[in-house]
Amino acid sequence: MADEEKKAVAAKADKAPKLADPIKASIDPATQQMIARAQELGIDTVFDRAEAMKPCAIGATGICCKNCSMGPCRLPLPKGGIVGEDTRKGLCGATPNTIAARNFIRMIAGGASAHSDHGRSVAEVFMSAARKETDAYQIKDTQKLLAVAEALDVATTVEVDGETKARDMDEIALETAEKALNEWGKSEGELLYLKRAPKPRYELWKKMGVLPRNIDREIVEIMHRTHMGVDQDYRNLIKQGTRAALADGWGGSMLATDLQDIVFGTPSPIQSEANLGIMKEDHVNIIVHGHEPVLSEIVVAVAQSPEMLDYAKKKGAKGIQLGGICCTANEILQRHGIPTAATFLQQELAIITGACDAMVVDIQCIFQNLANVAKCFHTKLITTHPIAKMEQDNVIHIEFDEHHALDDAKKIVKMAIDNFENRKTEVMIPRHKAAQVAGFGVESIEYHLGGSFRGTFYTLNDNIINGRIRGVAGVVGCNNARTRHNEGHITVVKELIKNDVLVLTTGCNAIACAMEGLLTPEAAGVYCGPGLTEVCETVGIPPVLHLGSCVDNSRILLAATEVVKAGGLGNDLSDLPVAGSAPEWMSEKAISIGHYFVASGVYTVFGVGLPVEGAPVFQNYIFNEFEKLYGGMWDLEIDPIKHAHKMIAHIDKKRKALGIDKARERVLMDMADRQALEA
Ligand code: NFS
Repeated sequence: MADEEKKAVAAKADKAPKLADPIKASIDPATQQMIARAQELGIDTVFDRAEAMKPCAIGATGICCKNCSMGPCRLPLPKGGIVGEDTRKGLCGATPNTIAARNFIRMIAGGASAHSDHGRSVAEVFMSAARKETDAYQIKDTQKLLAVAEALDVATTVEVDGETKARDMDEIALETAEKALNEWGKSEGELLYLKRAPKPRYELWKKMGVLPRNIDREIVEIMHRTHMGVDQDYRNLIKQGTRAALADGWGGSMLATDLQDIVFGTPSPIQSEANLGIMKEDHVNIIVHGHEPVLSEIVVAVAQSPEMLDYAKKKGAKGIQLGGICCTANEILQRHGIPTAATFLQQELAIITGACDAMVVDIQCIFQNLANVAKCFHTKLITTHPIAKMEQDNVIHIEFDEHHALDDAKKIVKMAIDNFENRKTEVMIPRHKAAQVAGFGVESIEYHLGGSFRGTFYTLNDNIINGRIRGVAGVVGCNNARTRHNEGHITVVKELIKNDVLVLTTGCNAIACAMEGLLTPEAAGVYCGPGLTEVCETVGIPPVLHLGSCVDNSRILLAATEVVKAGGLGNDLSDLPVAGSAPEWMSEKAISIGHYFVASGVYTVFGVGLPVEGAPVFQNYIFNEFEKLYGGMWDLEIDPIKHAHKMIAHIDKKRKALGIDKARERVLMDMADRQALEA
């Protein structure tokens, strides 16, 4: 090659975007294989883009203000840190604390609105079902309806001639739907669900002045307060953040979960599989992705109908394989056992298998790049929600409406089947998949850990008190392309269960744990400490309990409340030996979740980084001062082993305060003695 030519090749190589190293990008073999496959085909994925574009260090630490057009004002920390007074300020004089607090609570507003708007859609479907306006949805779980009615102050009985009788179920449903919808915009009072929290917690919120009035209002007020020139005290700003986050956790999210349970059924433990290996080359593969189960529920029913199966066979397929991504996956998994295809970061890879005949998306966590990837294959990418469209012209929009749900779902499934014969590229589906048991919730934990009489949290409390279970951790949240896919999730969870901490999981952490085989009862004997192994093996549960999607984090709040009620572990959520974690968070929803956990009294650790590091005073306020105010606090730890140990240290601190630290030492000694004897 001539020198000139060599130079040209070298220059081109220099300009070629840097590609991700598959091994460094993920701990999951299926993901590694598919990243390599994408690179071989010349298709970029999020893993490559994360190599090519680094995040802005100022924005990532929370100190870039874009709230007016005199900026953006950037207030980087001086090299070597702050010595003496912190004199940084924006054009208007905004301090780093004000800017970071404003940005932080705007993230809460984004997250709370996503969960709550999802909840509102479900409430509207519930209303249609209560009014009997639709054939597609009915009231499936009347037990849950009665429980929700009670929490919303709807009478479930009537007095007839001095006798108390059960009220008509249709009437209860209608009034419950009205009361539920009212929670988004009522003009006075406070959210009705707040009183489901332990009494001391409710009283504390009242004293602190953070009881949410209605869901929408708290989000609007954040947008107002963070507008240029309004609230300029980080303490007052985060107070409103707290109110909006509580409106999410104990409002929008909790309503979403409850109303979904009423309309689609309350989950109970169910077996399935997870990872890209659930896709089948000889089947029509339909992947549903997003968050609202309103459409996917019907797609599940239609795809399993004999009519569609016959049609698929006529087109040369052996059947129809459904799979889920993100929280839609968690929703249809926990109610129908539909296998989970992928975590958030693997969404493009599902199409790159070449076997995805249709990907149906609704809202949240959907990459716009899916459209570009779909262009390289035969995959039909179908958007279904009026608020979530894509600009690329290969995307098909089939707007879903609960009033013609069945027709919409049929159209979508038929389109996928018709597309089966159009596959162009060689199909490559990774072999990897793992078994999982999902579908736990307040009701099933009660049942499984309920002791001989079933239906109480007493046995769980007893095992925490006697130390077999050291404590309980909620490990949740996303993947983030800035960290190795699934590594934080799996390392944190394994370290916790090794130390006898029972893990409750939701969202993409649950999917990661499923892919790793941690959601099986057999995992107990392999990964857990002696105490947790004993409990799991006795009752036959996995050491990591899958509680559903991210709105289902509200199940964790209610399970913790049941633990308080069962007695022996203090009077408030902040007394419990529990901790929260999101090792690979990325979305605004995660910030809202983190903050309602903190405000509910839970010590909560995030990985990756938090956009408060550039404002040390504000950071200290929510990391340390908050514990004095709410009994819960934020923390940040990137190293997953240290991350788990910070949680364990907090759990031990709470055990000590409850006076049950000695019990655990005894249990462990008993176990060691027994093992010595057996040897
Ligand atoms: Ni939660 Fe669900 Fe996953 Fe993160 Fe996205 S799917 S709502 S936001 S990425 S856990």
